[in-house]
Amino acid sequence: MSDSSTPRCGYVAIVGRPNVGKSTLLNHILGQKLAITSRKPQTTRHTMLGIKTEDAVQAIYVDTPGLHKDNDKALNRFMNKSASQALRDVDVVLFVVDRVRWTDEDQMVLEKVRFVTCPVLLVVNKLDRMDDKKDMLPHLEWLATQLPDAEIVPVSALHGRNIDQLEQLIAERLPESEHFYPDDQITDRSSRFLAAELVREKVMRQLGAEIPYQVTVEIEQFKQEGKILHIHALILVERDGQKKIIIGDGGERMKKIGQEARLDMQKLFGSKVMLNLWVKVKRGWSDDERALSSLGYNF
Ligand code: GDP
Ligand code: K
Ligand code: MG
Repeated sequence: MSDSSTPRCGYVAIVGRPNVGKSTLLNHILGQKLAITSRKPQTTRHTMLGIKTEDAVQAIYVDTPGLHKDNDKALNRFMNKSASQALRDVDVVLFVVDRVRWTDEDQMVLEKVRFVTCPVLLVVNKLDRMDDKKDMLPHLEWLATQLPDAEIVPVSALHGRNIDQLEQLIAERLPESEHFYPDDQITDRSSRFLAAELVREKVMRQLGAEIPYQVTVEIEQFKQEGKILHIHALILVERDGQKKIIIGDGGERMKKIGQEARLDMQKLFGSKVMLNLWVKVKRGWSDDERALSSLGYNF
């Protein structure tokens, strides 16, 4: 007989098209800003683990880049591959969808989720947006017919509504097992990686829709000296014009990016941070598999 003190542990894949709120959901569950989020698709590029241990239960969440329709560029192929891989060898799948909007990209994910053998929770996010309330029920009814075995869980990841219930449903579906990670570990990613992602998030949020997502960040120095963490970050872009835009008039935009990233880093690392930022043009990085792999996008 298992009871609440029997250890449980397993992997929970968070899948869905770009912008449905997967990373926001993970951050809310973890109670920390680990995964970067923004209104732009392609914000999440890497699969990342977020680990939450509460009493006997350890849930290992796999945040994925959304599946993209365009498979033309090396970076997009990389993201699609990691999103598909996350569906294999997990114990629970969270299929995150928007409360009303359904797109071709949702349909692509659905076609993959149909074939998973583990339990699926259909997480209907952005409940707080009441603009199109009357459309929601027919949408949910239709979704239920598409995945008859999935349990439907409406939530608001942004406002934390119904997340406790979601976590309870996840816990019940995890296998009995010893924990794979120490109970105080929250991710498999290094602090350097998290620092680079925080800079990239600020860049993504600062740039208008007219700028393509041809930005990546490398951490050149990450060193604790006494009470201060010294971080040097290099922002790589594809073109001179993009460099100008990121720097902004009189360096205004760079300054903002740096200030916001530094504040998030201080919260995450629990230390005072000195952050130095540079921008450099490195042509073709997003469509060159070798350049990608030197930047940490491992195929
Ligand atoms: P991802 O691409 O699926 O990881 O989506 P993100 O987590 O980056 O979120 C995309 C956008 O949706 C961001 O602007 C979030 O603030 C927003 N968002 C996420 N969850 C909610 C929610 O529950 N309600 C509302 N109104 N917005 C949300
Ligand atoms: K996003
Ligand atoms: Mg994301």
